[in-house]
Order: sequence, then C-alpha cells, then structure tokens
Amino acid sequence: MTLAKDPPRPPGPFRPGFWRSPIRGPWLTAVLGLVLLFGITVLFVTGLLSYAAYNPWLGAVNDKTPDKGILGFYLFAWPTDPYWLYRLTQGVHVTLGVVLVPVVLAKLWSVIPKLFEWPPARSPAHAVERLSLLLLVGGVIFEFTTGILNIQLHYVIPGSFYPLHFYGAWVFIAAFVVHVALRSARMWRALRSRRLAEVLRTDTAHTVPEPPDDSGLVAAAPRAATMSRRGALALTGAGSLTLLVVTAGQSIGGPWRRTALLAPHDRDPADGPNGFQVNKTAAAVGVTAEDIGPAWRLNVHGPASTFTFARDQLLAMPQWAAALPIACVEGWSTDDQHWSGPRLADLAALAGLPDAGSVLVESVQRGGSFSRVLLAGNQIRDPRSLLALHVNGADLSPDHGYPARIIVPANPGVNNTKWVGNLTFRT
Ligand SMILES: Nc1nc2c(c(=O)[nH]1)N[C@H]1C(S)=C(S)[C@@H](COP(=O)(O)O)O[C@H]1N2
Ligand SMILES: [Mo]
Repeated sequence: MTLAKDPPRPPGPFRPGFWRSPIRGPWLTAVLGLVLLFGITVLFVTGLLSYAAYNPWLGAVNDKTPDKGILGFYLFAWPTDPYWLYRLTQGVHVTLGVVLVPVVLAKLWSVIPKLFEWPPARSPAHAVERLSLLLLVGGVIFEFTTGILNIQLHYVIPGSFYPLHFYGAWVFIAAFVVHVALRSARMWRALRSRRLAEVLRTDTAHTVPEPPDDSGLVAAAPRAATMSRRGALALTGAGSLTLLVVTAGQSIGGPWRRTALLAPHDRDPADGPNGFQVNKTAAAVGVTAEDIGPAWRLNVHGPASTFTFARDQLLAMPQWAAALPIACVEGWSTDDQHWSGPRLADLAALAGLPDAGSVLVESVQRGGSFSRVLLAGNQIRDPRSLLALHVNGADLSPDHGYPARIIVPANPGVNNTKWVGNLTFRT
C-alpha cells in the first residue's frame, strides 16, 4: 500500500540494479569512515590552532574573521615554545589534508548509491538526515577544495580564503558530528562483521558481496568482482602514500625537501646564507630599492616619544642570535635559520614599555594584508624574538626583508613581517 504512494522511480542511478560493485557495502565504508574519523578530527583541531596562532584576539589587524562571535571561544595567547610548534601543527594540517584526498574520494565512491535514494525523503526525520548529508558532503568538498587551492595556487581567493575556510569548517564539522552520532554504532558493527586480516588475504576471485541489509550500500544485482577489497584499500593507500611522499618534504625539510614535488615553493633555493624559500619577493609586492636603501629608517613609537634609527644605529645595539624557521600557513617551512639583530624586548624597553602588551609592526610595503600585524606581549618578551638584520651571518637579502624583519619563535610566517618601517609598542 505504501509502495503505491511512492512517486515513480526515475531511471538510471535511481534504480536498485544500477550500482553493481560487489565490494561496496558497510564494511568498506566503515573502514574508510574510521580513517576519516581520526583524520578529520586532527584536521579540525590543527585548523583551529592555526587560527589561534595568528593571535586574532589582539585586534582586527590580525583577525581575518572579525565577525566570528562565539566561534572564537577557545582563543588564547599563542605560545613561543616549542619554537617549531607552528611548523608542526600547520605541517600536519596541510600534509594530512592532502594525504586524505584519496580516502575522501574512496569514501564518497563507497556511498554514492545513497545520493540516489528514492523517494528523496520518506519522512521529515529522513529529510533532515539527508539535508545534513548534503552539508557533510558539500562541506568536505568545499574545505578540501579551498584548502588545496590556497596551498597550490597561492591565494587565488585572496583575503576571502580565511573566512571561507573558517566558516566552512564549522558548518562541515557540525554536520560531521551529527553524522558520527548517527552512524558510529553502525560503523563499529560493520567493522566487527569481518576481520581485516581475512580481507587482506582474499583475492579478487574470492571476493563476494556483503550480505544484503538495509544500509542501501550492498548491490542488489552485483556483478563479478574486478577488484578485491584488499585491492581497493591498497589503491587508496597507495594514492595517499604517493601524496605523502611528494608533499611532506616541504615541511619536514632537510634532504626531504627535494622529494616535495607537489610543493609550490622552491625545492632547491639558491646556495648561500639567504638561500632558503622566499614567499613574496620585494619586486612582487612593490618594495623598491629606494624604500629599503640608505634613506630607510625604523621608527620605534612608545607612549611618550618616537625614536628613529638608521640601520647602522640598530647594528650598534646589542645583537642577539636565534635559530628559527619560517613556517607558512600554506604548510611549507624552512629549516632553522640563524638570525641576529636587536631583541624586540630591548626595543620595547627603549620605547619606555618593558612590559608592552602588544606591538604593531608595519612594513614599508604599501598596502597588502601582510604589511601590518600585531604581536602579543609574550612574543615581545621571548628573548629569541628579534628584529633581524642578519641571517646565517650575512645581511638579509632584499627578498628576505632587508633592512630589517621580524622573527619570532613559533610565529606563523605571515606574522614575521619583512621590510619593517614602524614598531608601535602599546600597553
Ligand atoms: N611585508 C611583508 N612581510 C611578509 C610577507 C609579505 O608579503 N610582506 N609575507 C609573509 C609570509 S606569508 C611569509 S610565509 C614569510 C615568508 O618569509 P620569507 O619570504 O623570508 O621566507 O614572510 C612574511 N612577511
Ligand atoms: Mo606565509
């Protein structure tokens, strides 16, 4: 009787006999789901940390999502220890995001018949559930696409990348939590239904469908297997492993850097003290020889007065050294470089604010969202935080920020401002 009320079933993928792979079923979906349960949790946490690392609570200068409201509930002063913290969290975020692409694709393949469920909504509850799946699938595609565009095509979506990826992550994770709540019991049941060791021993000839159930995944009219479950897992794993090998070197560094074929930044920068990755060259952002020539001055503003320095005068101050990497939000990082110059803490004291709560750093670069940032009190106080004048024993090169740049331990690369012209210390 109820059947008679169903709208007529459209042809093609909506017909039960259309999807015929014998390996599609709850077990394969559950294995891929388990990997994503862990992987996406790590992506979400490292993503939240990446946002926190900008110290957006310091103010609009640092904050790409000023309308975040309660979504910023967890923000805290980003630490400077360990000094490789951002290199690790962002390296994991970007590398894992790339590595999970084959798993996401395999997972979507494994559940594709569900996209063509008929009727589209059996009940209001079913309609709500399917809507949450729309947000889940749309969300995962959106987050992976925006993330990969940002790391590979270098800000094709300038400025708006951060809010898109940030708000998208919250929408996606909400749908993800609902999905896990609704499906985890079924996932564990499916995982227990067969032993991994046995699946890995089964070749294509012996691969048979899972028993029919109400999951909507098991083919009603399966064809003979052309690939075993072992083969499907191996294919997915090989895809992920290949991506790992051609990506991870950009953040692990050392000799591995040469293996990072997918990395958009120099795998093999020039030799010499300034021979490490450049994000944007001076020419690329319109910093001219005149801007950073003999007429360049640094202005240090305190509450009462402003001090102006030529580079020689900065060189006459006590010089301190620190070995620190540049770690970019795009996932690549340099090996530790040996920087030297005056300490930010000394400059703060000179400005009359030894306990400065923040400093506004402004580049001589005209415009551009990276030309102004705020650093927090804990970053100013760290003795390794420098206004670097030298790197690896030589003057900074123009592309690395000559005459002077910021370098702060565990700071996201983008907040290590190059070509500094003004420092304004505040309480
Ligand atoms: N003034 C200015 N400073 C800047 C940038 C910039 O475009 N302009 N890029 C930032 C980014 S995103 C990174 S990752 C680092 C890169 O430093 P490097 O080019 O010396 O490796 O510089 C940061 N400092
Ligand atoms: Mo960066």
